Amino acid sequence: MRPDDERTPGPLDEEHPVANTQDIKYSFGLWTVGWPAADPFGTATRPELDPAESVRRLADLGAWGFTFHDNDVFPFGSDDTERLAHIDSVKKAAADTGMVCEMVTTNTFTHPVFKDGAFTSNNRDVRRFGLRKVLRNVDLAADMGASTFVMWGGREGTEYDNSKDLHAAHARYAEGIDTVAAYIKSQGYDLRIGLEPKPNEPRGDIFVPTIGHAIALIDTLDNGDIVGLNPETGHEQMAGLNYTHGLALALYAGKLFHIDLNGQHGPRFDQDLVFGHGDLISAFFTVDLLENGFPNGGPRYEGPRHFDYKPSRTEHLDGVWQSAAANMETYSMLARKAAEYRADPEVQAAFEHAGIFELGEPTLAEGETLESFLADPSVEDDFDITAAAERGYGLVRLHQLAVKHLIG
Ligand SMILES: [Mn+2]
Repeated sequence: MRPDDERTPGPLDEEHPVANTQDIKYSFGLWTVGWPAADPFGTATRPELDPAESVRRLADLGAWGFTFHDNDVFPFGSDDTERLAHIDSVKKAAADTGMVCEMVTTNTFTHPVFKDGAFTSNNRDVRRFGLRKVLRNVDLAADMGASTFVMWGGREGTEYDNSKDLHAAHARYAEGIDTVAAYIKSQGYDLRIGLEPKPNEPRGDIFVPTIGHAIALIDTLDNGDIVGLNPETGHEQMAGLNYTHGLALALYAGKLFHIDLNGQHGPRFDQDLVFGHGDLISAFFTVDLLENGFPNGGPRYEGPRHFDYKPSRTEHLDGVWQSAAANMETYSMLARKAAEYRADPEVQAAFEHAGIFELGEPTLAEGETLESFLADPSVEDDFDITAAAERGYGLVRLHQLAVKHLIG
């Protein structure tokens, strides 16, 4: 939030004072509003935007921060003079508005040199060039004061399974990520890497397609302590997966470093809709987790609420800013609904009935040995299997309570 900004409360604020949504730190990629809407079937429908102007417009809409790829701000191949001029223009906009540059990421997908990947290209010279481009951008991220460095390997993948030695490809991917992490440490930068999984598009199959794959790869790194996740709503849903479950696993693993919120209608092309404009009830539970945490406590996500969406191709410039505002408005409305849902005594009673709090109790008692567990008659002999099998959990009613809070 801009330091001197008295943001106008949303229309629901006085009516529903439960959640203080004015303090939510909203952030946008400059490539989101800046997308001129060219797609594989049609040319751009909107003009290019000046990234510095986008920072100012997003600030006016009430955003707190912004993020960018190197080539959102300066063209591929810029010399140092040109590069610095473009960066200074964005820095000035940030200084004028108080907008925080919280994350920087690298474009290793647009230029044809990266058509077979950057860190996993079969061409070693391309891999070395890609690594150099990323390391230069790590310096920029630190210079901008960002705390997260996202890596989305959009071209790291194949169309055909015989295109690569798949073991070597994963080894080269891990090597590249580890080298970037080692560089961050060697420079003493206060940066953490967020890997962004995606199952496909633009490649037929992208390496590290889901949150779970990323956690497994990170586990093999020497410098994996500063490598985590930047999961995107739509990317998980493209894989038919549950985004909120993925966030939960990343939190459990201590790896939820950043988030990309948007909307998607299930497995199909990457839609990048406004947050909540895809699977709304899934968005409700995402917000409920982010704002209210797990019912039994546990790790929380404290980073910015970052949107990685695309204003639809049908929209012109007024629609760009309307859609940007829609992300924040939808999130804020869901945050208020989720706060009321959690505070509702009926919901808490339904949680209790469903055993939600019981799941917070470890299965083995404190200090219980395996030996005493195996000898415990209550586990098998005295356990009333019939009664347990006949227990109703009331989960449909609990879910209906959520639906009532969402649309009631
Ligand atoms: Mn996407």
